[in-house]
Amino acid sequence: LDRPARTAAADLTLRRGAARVLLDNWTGSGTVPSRTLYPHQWSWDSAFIAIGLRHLSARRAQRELESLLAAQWADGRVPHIVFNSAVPNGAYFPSPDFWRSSTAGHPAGAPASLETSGIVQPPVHALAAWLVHQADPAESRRRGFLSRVFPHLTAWHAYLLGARDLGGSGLAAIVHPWEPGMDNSPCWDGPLSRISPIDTGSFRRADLDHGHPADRPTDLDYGRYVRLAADYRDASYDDRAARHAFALEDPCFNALLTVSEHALADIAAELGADPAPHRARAERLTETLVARLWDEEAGAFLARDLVSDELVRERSVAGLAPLLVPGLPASIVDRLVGTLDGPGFHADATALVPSYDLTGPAFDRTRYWRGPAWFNTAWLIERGLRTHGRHAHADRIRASLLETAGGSGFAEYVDPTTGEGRGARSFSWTAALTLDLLH
Ligand code: 9WN
Repeated sequence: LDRPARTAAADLTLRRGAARVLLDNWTGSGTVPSRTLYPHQWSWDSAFIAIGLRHLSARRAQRELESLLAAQWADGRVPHIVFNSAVPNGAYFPSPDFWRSSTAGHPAGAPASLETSGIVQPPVHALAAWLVHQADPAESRRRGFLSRVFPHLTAWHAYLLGARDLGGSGLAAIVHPWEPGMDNSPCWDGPLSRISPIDTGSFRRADLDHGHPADRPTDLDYGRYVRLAADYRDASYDDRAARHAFALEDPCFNALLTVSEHALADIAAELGADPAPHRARAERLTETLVARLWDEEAGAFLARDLVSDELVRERSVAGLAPLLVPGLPASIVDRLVGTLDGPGFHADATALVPSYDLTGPAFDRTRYWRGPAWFNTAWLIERGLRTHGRHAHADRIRASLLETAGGSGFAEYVDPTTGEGRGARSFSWTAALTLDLLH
């Protein structure tokens, strides 16, 4: 990892390459994660993309978030996919005819004028909105950006801490493996084993048109993903009526909610509103996160399975992401940094953090969220380390992220044992977060 410092010329080339990806993936109102594999707008992708896009065009970054929030449901949920009606149905599965959001006539109140999925993704949006505002406060005030997005963001958090507090603990629950954004993480293997898969012959996986089968979730995973999504849809996406055979409190999801609640406090203060309720909620979330999900023996936060009410004893990068939370007890910060440096998460080939414990029984260096290192989680850990003053460690991750992003053609993820790119290329959040770290 002792590599020569980057030159200004290398930074310029990298900045141009990253900007090119974001320009190519812009559709006019938002950005697709990938032109091939993911040809629609994704929720947490858009938040990460806006964080990078703000350095190219603050206005475009605002529009990225606004177009996503325009698809918000009446109950406050922000859907994980907003479909582009110009893209053919077969280009991505599950498509609008599976989710049936606009026609279901259900109590959750999906918009009638566009098509979305019915599940959610991690709440990075308020953090992104605050960072986008900070990139150009004058332009943001001129367009009334924060005052327009603030009610959407508060309704979004109210949904998560209301209808989605399935454990009654004060944390938000995920009800589908697509919701934490880490689809086939080994953390879900146990809870998913209880779900009977839908026959894989009954649908067609469009992801395999572009992705290598060894890099993607298995057919058995997909059979279960489809079963869970269909059951939720058939319960009209009503969290009270749905049985939720899969329900967990995920540490990364809730850490992002906590940090976003702090961002809501900052936004409220900027708008002349009272930040105190948001600050208090962020502090409550921090305490609950520690009380419910911290595991001293693992040296990491663990997901809690709400069906069995037990912690899932698998360590993943999601359990290190709470480093982002500013009010974390110092002893926990020390322990998390130790885990990052230990054999489970320190890879020699790259400082990007593997998605799953290198020494864990399910580790797979190529299969998606079962080992590969991702750029969004590296960005979160980098930011978390800086939050707690660990700048030298953060510098190592930053340098590795910049080098690997450019060298891999802005890959979706990398093999942590070799540093080699895998999955899609010209991947938007890889480019966006590269731009952010170059500033
Ligand atoms: C399902 C778009 C999304 C990311 C997720 C990533 C992957 C989708 C898929 O792609 O999930 O939502 O089809 O595999 O796991 O984090 O938001 O980039």
